[in-house]
Amino acid sequence: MKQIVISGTGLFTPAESISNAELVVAFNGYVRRYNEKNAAAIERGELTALTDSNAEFIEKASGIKSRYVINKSGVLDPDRMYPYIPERPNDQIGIQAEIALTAIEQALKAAHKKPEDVDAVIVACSNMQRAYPAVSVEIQAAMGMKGWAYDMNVACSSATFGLQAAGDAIRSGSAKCVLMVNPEITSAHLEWRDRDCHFIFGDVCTAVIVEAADTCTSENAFEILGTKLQTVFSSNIRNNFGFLNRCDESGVGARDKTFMQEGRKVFKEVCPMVAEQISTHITELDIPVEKLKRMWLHQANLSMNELITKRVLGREFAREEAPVILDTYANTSSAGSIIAFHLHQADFRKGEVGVICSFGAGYSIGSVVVRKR
Ligand code: CO8
Repeated sequence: MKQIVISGTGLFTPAESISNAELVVAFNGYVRRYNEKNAAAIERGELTALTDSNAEFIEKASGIKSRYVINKSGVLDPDRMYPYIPERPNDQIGIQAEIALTAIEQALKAAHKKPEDVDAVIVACSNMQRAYPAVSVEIQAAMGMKGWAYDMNVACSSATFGLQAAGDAIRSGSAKCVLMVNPEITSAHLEWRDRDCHFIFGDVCTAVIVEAADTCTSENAFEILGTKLQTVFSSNIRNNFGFLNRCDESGVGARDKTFMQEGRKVFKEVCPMVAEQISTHITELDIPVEKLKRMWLHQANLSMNELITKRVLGREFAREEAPVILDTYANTSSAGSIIAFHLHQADFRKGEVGVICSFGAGYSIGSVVVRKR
C-alpha cells in the first residue's frame, strides 16, 4: 500500500489574546448589569440571579490561562460579549479563508511545496462561516491551487478525520498532494455569557500537507502508520444553530443555538473511550506502548489529558510525553492536537513514533499514528 506522509504543518495565531483575569472582569461586569437590570424579576423569583466567574476556578478546572481571539474588544464589552467581525462584500476574501493563508504558507514552505503542487484542499473544522460556496474552494482560489476542494465538519475531531480523508484520497489516486486546513473561529459560536463555558475556547488556524512518500522532499516528514476513527452519538456537546432555525421563530437566538455541553459527563464518558482507542490502535499496528514517544492530544482540559495519558502509558509521565498548549491557546476545537504536533515535534529522531489524537462532539475520536522519517 502507498506510504502516506505528513510533510509540513503551519500555524496562524491571532494577534489578540485574553487572560483569565481580563475575561472574568468582563463576565462579572455583565453579571452585575444583568442582575441590576432584572432586580425586580429576580426579587419576584421569575429570574435567577447570575453568579460571578472566577479566574482561579478556570485555571484549576481546565488548565486554561488565556486564549487567542480574532477580536478582543467585542468579547470583553459587558454590553456585547461577542467578537466584532464585520461582514465583508462577496468580492473580498472571507475571514475564515483569510486566517488560513498564513498557516498554509508555513505548511507549504515546510513541505517544500508550491501552491501548484497541491491538487486537493480539505477544510476540516467545527463551523463554517456560510452554507456555500465551500470555504475550501475559496482557499483553493486564493492560493491559486488546482484540483478539487471540500469542507467537512466532525467538531473537535475534524482534523484527524481530515487526515484520514487526505490519506485515502492519495491512496485511491484522486489526489497527489492534499492541503488539510483547520480555521477555527470558535469565539463566534461560544456563549461568552455562560459561566459554565465562557472560558473554554480560542481562535486559531492550523494547516497540514499530506502526500505520498515518493513525492516527499521535506527533511522533516512523518509517515502515517495508521488512522483510526470512531463515532458514537451523544448530545452532551451540542449546538443547534442551523439553516432550519428560522422555520421555528420561537427558537431563534435561544441558548441552544451556540455551544452547549454537559462538561462532567463528557469528561467521564470520553476519557476511557480515548485511552482505549489509542491502546487498541497501537496494538493493531504492533507498536508496544514503550515505543510511543509522544501523544499530541486534543486540547480541551488538562486533567482529561493527564488521565488519558496515564491510562495509555500505565504510569506517571513527563510533560513532554503529552505536551500542553491549552494554557495559552485554550480549546481550539479541531486545531488543538495539530498545534501540539506543530510546536512539539522538532526533537523527534528517525523511527520515533507518536500519536495525534482528537476527541469531542459526536462523540467523535480520531487517532493518527506517525513515525519520523
Ligand atoms: N467560575 C466559578 N465557578 C464555576 C464556574 C466559573 N466560571 N463555572 C462553574 N463553576 C462552579 C459550578 O457552579 C460548580 O459549583 P457547585 O459544585 O457548587 O455546583 C463547580 O464550579 C463545578 O462545576 P463543573 O462540574 O461544571 O466543573 P468541572 O470541574 O466539571 O469543570 C469543565 C468544567 C472545565 C467544562 C470540565 O467539565 C471539562 O473540561 N469537561 C470536558 C469538556 C470537553 O472535553 N469538551 C469537549 C468539547 S469541545 C468539542 O467537542 C468541540 C465542539 C465544537 C466547538 C465549539 C466551539 C465554540
